[in-house]
Amino acid sequence: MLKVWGRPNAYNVQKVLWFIHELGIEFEHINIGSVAGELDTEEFFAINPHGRIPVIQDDELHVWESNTILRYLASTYGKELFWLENPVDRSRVERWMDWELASLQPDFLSLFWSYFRTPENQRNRKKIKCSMERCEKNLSILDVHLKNNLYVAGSKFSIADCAVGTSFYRYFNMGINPPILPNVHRWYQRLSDRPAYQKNIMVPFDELKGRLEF
Ligand SMILES: N[C@@H](CCC(=O)N[C@@H](CS)C(=O)NCC(=O)O)C(=O)O
Repeated sequence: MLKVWGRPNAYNVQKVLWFIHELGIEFEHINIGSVAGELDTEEFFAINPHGRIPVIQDDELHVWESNTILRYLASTYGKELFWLENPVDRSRVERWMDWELASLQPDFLSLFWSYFRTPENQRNRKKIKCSMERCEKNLSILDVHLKNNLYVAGSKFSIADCAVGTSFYRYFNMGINPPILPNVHRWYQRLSDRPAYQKNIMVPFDELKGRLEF
């Protein structure tokens, strides 16, 4: 049976758990991470040399890096619905996954850590403002794209929605009151209607407030 390592309140783990529930496959979940020492062991470094979560195991294979895991699962378990053999079509999915990793995620995590995860009396206003502006810029790019697309990669839900959509529940619910961008909001509403999004992403995250350690 497929195994997944990673605490369910970690952003990149949520991304993978969401997609596994979309696929409807059975898996064993090993809740690991955040507690000092848990990832920092010889056994864990043997399955992920970076000592980070998520990691999955499928038979003898271990896969790390959340977006690579999404691709692996889509091509192995979701061929009909989620894998595109045509490189042109696939590039429409993958460019947004790479954008998520290179731009959206660092900017969102910078805001999440500097605002939500930092105790109020230690917050750096300048850093928060700067991260907020970068997030808004990313969202405005996505908003223009979603004007003519129901989902991130076009008319159908794809792994690009999982990669890009994971941060939005926290972004809209961490208390920063971001501007409402109409196309992003309609798309977010579509994601929020999905049971797998509700189960894995739309979950309380208060335990992370003001907590600087993982
Ligand atoms: N680029 C990696 C990032 C992995 C990563 O930084 N994971 C965080 C959680 S989101 C982690 O391992 N944190 C240590 C911990 O939770 O103890 C991916 O997408 O999988």
